[in-house]
Formats: sequence, structure tokens, C-alpha cells
Amino acid sequence: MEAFTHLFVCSFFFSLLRTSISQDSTITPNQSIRDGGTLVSADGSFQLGFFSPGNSKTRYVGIWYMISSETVVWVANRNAPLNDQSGVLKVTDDGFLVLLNSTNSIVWSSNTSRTAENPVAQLLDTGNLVVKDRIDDDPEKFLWQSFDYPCDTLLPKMKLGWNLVTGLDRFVSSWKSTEDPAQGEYSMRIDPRGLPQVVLMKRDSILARLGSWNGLHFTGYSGLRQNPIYNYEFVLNEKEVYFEYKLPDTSVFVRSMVNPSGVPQRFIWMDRTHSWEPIITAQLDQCAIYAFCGSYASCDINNSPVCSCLEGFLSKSPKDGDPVDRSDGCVRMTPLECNDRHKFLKRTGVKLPDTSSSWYNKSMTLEECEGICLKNCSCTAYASLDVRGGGSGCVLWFGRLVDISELAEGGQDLYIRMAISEPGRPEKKRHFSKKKLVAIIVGSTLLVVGMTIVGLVSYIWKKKLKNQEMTKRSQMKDNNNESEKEDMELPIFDMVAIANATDNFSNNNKLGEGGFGPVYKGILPEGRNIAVKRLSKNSGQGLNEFKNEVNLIAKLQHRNLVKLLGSCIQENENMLIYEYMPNKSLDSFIFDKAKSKLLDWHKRINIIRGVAKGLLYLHEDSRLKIIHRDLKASNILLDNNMNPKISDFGLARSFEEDQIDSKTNRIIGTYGYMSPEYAAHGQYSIKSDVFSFGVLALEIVSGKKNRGFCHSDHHLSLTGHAWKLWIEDRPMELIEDNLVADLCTLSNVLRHIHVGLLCVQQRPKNRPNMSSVVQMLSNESLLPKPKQPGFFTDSLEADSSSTKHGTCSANEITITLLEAR
Ligand code: ACK
Repeated sequence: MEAFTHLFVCSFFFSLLRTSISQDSTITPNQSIRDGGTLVSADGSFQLGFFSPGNSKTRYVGIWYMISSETVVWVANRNAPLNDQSGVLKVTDDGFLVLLNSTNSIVWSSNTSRTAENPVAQLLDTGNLVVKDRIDDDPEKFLWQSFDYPCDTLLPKMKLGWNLVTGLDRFVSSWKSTEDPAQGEYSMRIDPRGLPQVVLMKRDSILARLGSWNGLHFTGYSGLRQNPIYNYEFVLNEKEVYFEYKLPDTSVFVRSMVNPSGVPQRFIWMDRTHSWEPIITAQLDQCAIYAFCGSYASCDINNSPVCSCLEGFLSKSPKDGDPVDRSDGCVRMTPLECNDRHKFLKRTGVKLPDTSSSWYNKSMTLEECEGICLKNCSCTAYASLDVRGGGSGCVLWFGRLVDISELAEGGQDLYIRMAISEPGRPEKKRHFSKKKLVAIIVGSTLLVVGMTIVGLVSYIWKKKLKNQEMTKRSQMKDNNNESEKEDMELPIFDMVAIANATDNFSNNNKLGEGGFGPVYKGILPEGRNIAVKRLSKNSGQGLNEFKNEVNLIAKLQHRNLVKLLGSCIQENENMLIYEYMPNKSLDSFIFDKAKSKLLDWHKRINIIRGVAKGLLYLHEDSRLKIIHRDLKASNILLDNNMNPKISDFGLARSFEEDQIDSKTNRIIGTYGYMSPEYAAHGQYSIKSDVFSFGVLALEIVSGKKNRGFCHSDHHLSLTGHAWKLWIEDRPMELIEDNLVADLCTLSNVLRHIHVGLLCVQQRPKNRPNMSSVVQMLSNESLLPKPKQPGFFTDSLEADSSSTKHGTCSANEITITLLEAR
């Protein structure tokens, strides 16, 4: 889980030659800091001093966290390193901060347009190094501040953007490498043209667009949401345009950066592990690449090919079966003439196009917006500016529409101008003549008959296919590796490509250890992030699970299941390649004091419902009916927007439609999530998954682990504790302490506890199936009364050698080879 932190933190090895530590936060003109001396902010959060990154010998003046001295957040002389340790940092009498080398030459200096009577340099608690008049603390009157010249890190309260009066552009730019803080190729900045938007640039070109602020988040990136840890502000007026984030709780450390490879990331400091955990990592997939599909086209990462022309547009020059020629994009089927015979086609759920040549007005209504667009012949589209509370304001586009993509969440409505003669969804009711009506009725009847025949044929065909599939699957079990490769119908990745993508399976890229071996992060040449599960060579057991996972998941597709992109089977290597989930597993959030604050009720409910839908798909809707058998918090991965995806199908089993349960002597699964009938008698069915789901729902609501749950008043498991509170009519006490909920949310949360308790009932037949669960969670119908849960106490776990009662320790590994009692 800490692999990413290591990638960016451990790769630094700083030799901070600190001989004497001064606890001062200020220097005045008659003082100086020599190499080895430091300044410390008054609250002890930040330190300023000299350092050498990695193995480099060159010296820099920088600011780093006191808790993590290897995490440098700002460098003064990033482009002018010192060659030895004779550097001196001083404040001049007229208020310049200067860095001198061994020959007393200035290698770096701050600037100021004003002078001060008593200049002083001070390292503030925010990490901002300022030069100011000793008696004047007004930020508006600072002579100079490091926050105006960010390096690769955006700290809370730092402004990303422009002072439109002075022309100052504050932007974040990557280091050249982890050993060289000089300005690298990548920068994140605000493009002030048109409606200002945040862009990621590679040298002088836009690489990706986060988009403009729509009142809730950036139009191209819904991952930024207000939450209990930090909040955002986007200021746009005549004088300034900037983005900034703030931390109401100053005991939490959060930082954003663009790493040397150009990936924007946000980290939070974890006291428990003493490391930085990534909380947001920008997904630089094909659709994130600026204008990847060309003009008038839309990019959908879940489609293949990803590009398609907007409705009413055609590819300029289609080739190789690709519907869009990416360099040319698409053109109108019916050209627009300058008259008022136009209509607007509404496209929903999209990342709005590039706004650099747009026009905007904050106070207009959407109707006024449409009216203005209609009146101007070169206006090609309009949208609302601020989507909060129904949407107000107006953005108009003139000319080409580029860089549109489909967003799973947080997309907006875009109204695209079309010629009225362009076929598309009709806007007004049509009136038909009698003759036409008869033609329509006859036509529709023929259509219905035709469709019924097609439906019947396709039903028979599907049934046949399904039978073939079942036979194929049972044959697969006996086949050797080679023939399996052919049967999988799954893209095969080349070993060299995977080795390149993961930097030769470097430890820096290791995400963690799964049930059957290590998991690595990788980046494919086209920029797509992947997770690679590599089967340990010495794991005989894992090979079966590996094959099982390929066979089952290759055929599944659902937004709440992690997507298998392909496999790599070569010589002794067996690997599975998955879509990369930037927020990794749910357990790292719900059971962590700091990170759990990032999961508000809205997100928790979304996660519980998403898992329920994924499980419903497995049990009832997928091509194969599947029992997961190891559903738990660490097997739920979270995407950029905190949507849950069920992962790890190593233990999953498919079952026949009419099969109720099955029996095994090999108990596999995870204590705490295992149903009583499975743990005790080896009996598993879809209802064993329902049990695990119930445990998971209670864990998400309470923020406590079922296994190893500890309470001073009793020895019950979490499910037992939840039951006790339920029958004592105080279920609210189960809810995680730091989550506040309004009355409406509270009743919804209580419903989730209720459903959780129904799922963990002792007898499988009393537990609802997943389709009932999904229904119960999404409407307000009356719910049945739950009966006592299975594993009311920790009894099974007390039998297990790995758990001692009362120690409150939890061991959440998947266990195998336990003989059923
Ligand atoms: O909890 P984590 O950080 O998230 O640690 C585990 C580790 O690998 C071993 O399973 C992480 N992991 C597994 N699959 C993926 C994926 N598709 N994307 C991101 N992280 C993953 C998991």
C-alpha cells in the first residue's frame, strides 16, 4: 500500500549536512544562514536549510517538512545549484533575499519592487518563506514570498494562477528528476484565455486539461470534491484567477505535486505508517490526453476504439476501420448556414470542450445563454457555467469543439448547435397525416414481428453459446497452459512490454502483495496505468487460483468489477493485467483514522451500493453465475472517484443456474467475513457472499473491523455488537464517530445497518438475495426484522490459532486448507 509513497519518497536519499540547528523562524540583515544552519517555522511544521537530493553533490536551499525531511516542497536556487558547502543565505538592507557562493557572488536572489525600513525574512507555519517589513504582517504588503514562485509542490493556501494586474503567473513545475530540482518538462498551470482552466503542460504544449471550475469541481476532473479534510476555492474576477485548497484541520498534512514524469498527485501524511499516502493520482489515459480524438469527437475510455464522432458529425478521413481519424477529427454532415434554422443537440455526462476560445458570463440563465448563441453565427455550443443548484451562468464556444470525453461521474450537459435539417432527436412534436399514420402502424407491426423473430433466434443462439461455454470451461480445467492461452479470448501482453511498463518489476512500483504474489503498478506506452499481478514462481496453489481468475473474470464486464485488460503467460511467468485503481483498496480508507475522513456518507453509501450491484451482477446477471467467496474490504478497490470495484477472483466459483449450494472440504476465504455454514460445514452458496456483504456494509458504516473487534463491555464480534445495539434500539451508536449526518442521511445510514444485519443472519435462507439487497438499499420500502446474526460472538475466531481473545488484533489474510468441521 505504501509502494507509491516509496516511489517518490524513498528514491530521494538526502544528505542533509546539518551541523547546527537554529530554531529561529526569521533572519534579519545582520544575520545569515550558512550551509548546515536552518530556520524552523514557529509551529515546527517546516524547516529551511541546505540539502543535496539523492546522490547528487550539488547544494540547494530548500524548505521541507519537519516530519519528513526528505520531502522538499520548495527550492530557492533550483536552476542555479551550489557546487560546495560554502553557500550563505542573507537578507540585504533593502529587502532582497540573496544566496551567495564561495566567491561571494549572488547565485540566486528574490525580487521586490518596494523597499522596507526593517526587512526580515520569515518562514511561516504554512511553509511560505516571506520577506516583509518587521512590523507589518499584512500578506498584501509582503515584499516577496516563496508561495508566488512554486516549484513542484502546491501546498495548502498556495495560489495556483494569475494576478491579472501584475501579470504574475504562479504555476507548479516538475523537477527534472528525483535528483535534480531544476525546472522539468511538466507544469500545471491556469490557462487564463477564455474561461480559465487548469492544464497540465509538457514544455509549451497542453498535455491534459483538468478543465474549468464549474462550482463543484473541474469540468474534466470530478475527483476533486469538497470533503472534511480539505476544501477548494476557485477565484475568478478582474484582478485574479486562481485555485487554492485549504485544510481546516491544521494537524493534517496534505500536499499536491507534479512528479518528474508529469503525473499530478496529492498525498496525505499518515502518522501511523510515518509515510505519505497518495489520495489522488491523475489518470493520464488516452482520453485524458488533450484533444486525443481531434475536433467534434468524443473520447470514451470504456469503448474500443475510444474515439467517436459527435452525433451529426462524420470522420474527415476514416481509415483502418477506426471511426475517427484522430489527426483530422470530424466534420459536420450538414454544414451550418448563417440563419436561424438551427437547433441544439444536448449531450449529457461529458467533459466540456476546451474553453480557451470561449466566452462566459456568470449571471446569465441557460435560456439567455441559448438565445445569445443562436444570435451569433459562429457560436457552436453552449453550457452552464456553475452547475450547483440547477446550473447558472453561460459559456459559449466559437469554432471547433475539442477535447470532449465521456465521464462516468460529474460530467455536464453540452448543447451543440446543429442545422435544423440534421436528423437527430426531434425537438418538437410531429404531426402525421392519416396516410403516414397507417404507414407507421404497419411499419411498426412489421418491426415488432421482425424483432420478436430476431429475439428468438438470438435467444436460441445465446443458449447454444452458453452450453458451448460451459463445455469449454470444463475442458479448460484439464488443458495445459498453452491451450488455455487460446481459449481465454483475452488480450495477451508481451513479457517485454510488461517489464518495460513496470520498470522491470521494480520495488518502487510494487503496490503490495496479493493472495498469490506481488502486484505492480505499470504505465503502458500510450499512457494507460495498469496493475500487474505476478504469480509467485514458488506458489503451486496460486497457479490454480490464477487460472481460475482468468477463466472467470475474462468473461465479465461491470462498472463495479475491476477490469481485466489481459494476461501474460510466458515460460515461468503468469501475470494478470488489470486497470489501475488509483485509490487502491477500501480497507486502507475505512480502517484508517486520517483517511477515513475522506469518506463522507455520500461516498460510503455509494460504495455499499456499488458493491451490492457488482455482486448482483456476479450472482444473477453475468454470463456465468459466480460466487466470489472472498468478499472483504481489502478486495474492494476504489477508482479515481471512489467508485468501488470488486477484485480478486482467485477463489471464485461458477455455479449452475438451478444449483442452490455446494460443499467443499477445503475452507477458503477470510475469517471475519466467512458465513457460519461455510466455516463450519464447507457449504457455500450465493448466500455466503451475502453474509460477507453484510459484514462489509457494517464495517463501512462503523469504520471497525469485524474480526478482532474489541469492546470494553462485551466479547461480541462487530456483527454481534451491531445486533446488540439494534435490539437495544440504539443502532446510531454503531456509526463511525467522526461522521456527522443530517436527519435525512441518518435514516439512510440506519437503513444500511438494517440491510447489513439482514445479510448476516445465521440461517442462509433468511438472508436476502442480492437483487433484494439492491432494492432495499435504493428505496424506502418497509424492511423485514432481522434475526440474530451468525458468529454473534468471536467463537470461531477464538478457535483459530492466530487470534487471542481480548487482544483486539485482526489478521485479514485469506486462509486456505482448513478442513471443515
Ligand atoms: O490495498 P492496496 O494498496 O491495494 O494493496 C493491495 C495490493 O495491490 C495487493 O493486492 C493493490 N492492488 C491490487 N490490484 C490493484 C489495482 N488494479 N489497482 C491498484 N492497486 C491494486 C491492492
